[in-house]
Amino acid sequence: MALLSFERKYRVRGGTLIGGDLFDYWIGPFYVGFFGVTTAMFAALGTALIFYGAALQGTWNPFLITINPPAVEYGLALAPMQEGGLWQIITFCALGAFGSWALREVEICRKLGIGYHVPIAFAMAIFAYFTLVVIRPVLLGAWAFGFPYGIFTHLDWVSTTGYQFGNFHYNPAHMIAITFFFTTTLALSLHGALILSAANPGRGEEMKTPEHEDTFFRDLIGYSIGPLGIHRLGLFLALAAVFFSAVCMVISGPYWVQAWDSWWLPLWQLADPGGSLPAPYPGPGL
Ligand code: 07D
Ligand code: 07D
Ligand code: U10
Repeated sequence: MALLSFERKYRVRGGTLIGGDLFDYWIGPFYVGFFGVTTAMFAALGTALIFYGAALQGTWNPFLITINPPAVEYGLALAPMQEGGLWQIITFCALGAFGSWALREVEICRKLGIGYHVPIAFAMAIFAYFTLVVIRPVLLGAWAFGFPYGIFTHLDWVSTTGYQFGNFHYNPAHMIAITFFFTTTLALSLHGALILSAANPGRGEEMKTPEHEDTFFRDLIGYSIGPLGIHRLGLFLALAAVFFSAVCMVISGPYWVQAWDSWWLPLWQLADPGGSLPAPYPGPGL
């Protein structure tokens, strides 16, 4: 069915989570819904407050605008507007907008009668953000541990937070997350390449079938995960990457306060009880 006639057929009322028919309509290509309105409201307020913060800061250079969290002295209390209160309200608006966006995705899934895979996947990104700006600061006892909302300043935060733990690459959950991120790009490039190789043949040539795709990998590595399986794997890899990212940060500080390389000491001593092996470069804190 052509896309435009399909849209006409499926664009009917129903499937909403809240408010019945209220806002159950489309504007141009966009489904509105109750959560479209809440998304728009949270996003508009949050963006306006970022502009307000920029005006107070006195810069319109997008790279330099920054909305900073409160100083550590405020702990988990509310701070005055210009001393981190803005960051607190913007964080609330961001969580409101991301949560509304996910629920709008759920309503669209319900209208279409498809699974909730996309909103569940987006929820993992929201969970990572929530970990950085709520869970970890709460566990550490101050909003000051959240990251600042600025293009350059959030990079500064990643760098300084990393170096607070020595060589952050020794964080085991960071290793697992990075491995999942790398595997995700490997899987996507293999999948994109395989589909194009079979489904987008040269002019005048016949399109090949999924059997060709399966056979390619059976010939190459002895096993094919299959046309559905590769999508399951891709979703799993990407979600696991983000999940272990959240883990790597929630343990940095609340659980482990030293340099991450010294976390490996017991393991290193177990492997080398006599201390005769040379320390790995630059040495796990030995
Ligand atoms: C391509 C979908 C489109 C989204 C885009 C981002 C804004 C911010 C706000 C000026 C893949 C739109 C950007 C709305 C404007 C103000 C106040 C998604 C695509 C194009 N980062 N980060 C970027 C965010 C964190 C890190 C770029 C957001 C953590 C590093 C962009 C968040 C850590 C690098 C950006 C967030 C971290 C970046 C490109 C939230 C660990 C880069 C993003 C809400 C995760 C890269 C200058 C991109 C860069 C970059 C946005 C969180 C690390 C500005 C919205 C605290 C190391 N981040 N980031 O393509 O060039 O995403 O930075 O959590 O090198 Mg970041
Ligand atoms: C938080 C983004 C959520 C986004 C949402 C949506 C909008 C709308 C609108 C476009 C989590 C926002 C949407 C705003 C836009 C329109 C219209 C995603 C989030 C909800 N690291 N490291 C990671 C690597 C080092 C450090 C994660 C690699 C150093 C710290 C990942 C390297 C040190 C933190 C990762 C490397 C260090 C991380 C990021 C290499 C610094 C984190 C992915 C090759 C000296 C962060 C939960 C992620 C983290 C994180 C990879 C190096 C420090 C695994 C590959 C050694 C402090 N690093 N890192 O989490 O785990 O995405 O966050 O060197 O906080 Mg690292
Ligand atoms: C995939 C796939 C597949 C496909 C695909 C795709 C994955 C099976 C079939 C999809 C992939 C692609 C298209 C590839 C490219 C995608 C990426 C690289 C990912 C990144 C994407 C982007 C960078 C684009 C981001 C764009 C966005 C988010 C759109 C921006 C939209 C808006 C600003 C509007 C949002 C709509 C909302 C909030 C709801 C409805 C609202 C409106 C229409 C307007 C305003 C609101 C109202 C009228 C309501 C009232 C509002 C009020 C009261 C608030 C006012 C308050 C004030 C204070 C002002 O696998 O293969 O192929 O294609």
